[in-house]
Amino acid sequence: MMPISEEASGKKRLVVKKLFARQQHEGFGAVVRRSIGRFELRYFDPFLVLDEFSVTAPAGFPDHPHRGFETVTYMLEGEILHEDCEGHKGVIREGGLQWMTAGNGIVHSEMPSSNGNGTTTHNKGLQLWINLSSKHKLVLPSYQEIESKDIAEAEKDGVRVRIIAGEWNGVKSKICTRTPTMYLDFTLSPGSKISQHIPLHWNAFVYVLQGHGHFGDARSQHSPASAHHMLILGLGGDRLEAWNGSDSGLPLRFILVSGEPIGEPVVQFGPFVMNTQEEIDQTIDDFENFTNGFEKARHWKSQAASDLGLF
Ligand code: FJE
Ligand code: FE
Repeated sequence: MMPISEEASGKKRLVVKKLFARQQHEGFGAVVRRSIGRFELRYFDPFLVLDEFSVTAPAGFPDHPHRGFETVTYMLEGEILHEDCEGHKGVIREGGLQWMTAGNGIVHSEMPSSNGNGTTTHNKGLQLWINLSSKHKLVLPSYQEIESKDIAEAEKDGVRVRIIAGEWNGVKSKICTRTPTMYLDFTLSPGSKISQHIPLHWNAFVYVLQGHGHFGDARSQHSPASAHHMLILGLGGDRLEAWNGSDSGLPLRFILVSGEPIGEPVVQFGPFVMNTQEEIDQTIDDFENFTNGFEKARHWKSQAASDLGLF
């Protein structure tokens, strides 16, 4: 007998929770709309935080540490300069992506690159924090960086997809994910729809960036949503239907992100995410004493934050 494969089950995922991401202040003069990671949605395994951020110089996220997870920064407008204590430095430009595995420890700054040059730019993007399983939490830090022109794209029937992680219609992203993740950026022209495969047992969400659409079941016009809304999809299905049925004539842009749940205990203290309180205590100790991965932070300060006179 043929088992019913994940692909063949064909059940729709419906929206089980909808949240509007309000603005809040974070870092130094930066504004974020946090959806995952706020009180009502503490952790959506394996996702720890989703921030839609906006920084206008002089502002940003000056020197701070991370341990135990990955940060994925995807620029929507403007650019961000990053510098870390190991000497890694660069600019994430509009449409570009940085997939950072903090692993056992990184101290870095993330600031608009225009700080100090007199011009005002709005720098906007998404930052997603993806948890790492216990066996990957203390790996050496690493980066995967892709410029906008090198991000895989596909287009079909009024649907444009940028493939940040995973694959779509046989087109693959070159990002390697330690925690299996699918991350797609969809733009649907008016009247167009998708029926997108999602692995059966993975958690999945939609975050709307622009326009207005229906999610979950196009025929019954389920779950309308517009910009800055987080839609948590229920389990028990292997595809998402989304439809730009708006009469405004505007495109609908959203990200669809899905990840394999890790299923381990999570103990978080700000930018440190481990499995137990003992490991968090050890991490604080390592950070304060510059040990076990934080060695290079002892004599390091970012150029960007120094230029702003933050030290
Ligand atoms: C952080 C506060 C913070 N969201 N989105 C506390 F603001 C941050 C932090 C960020 C961040 C950075 C960018 Cl580029 C985009 C963000 C929070 O840096 F890590 C802690 N612990
Ligand atoms: Fe950071």
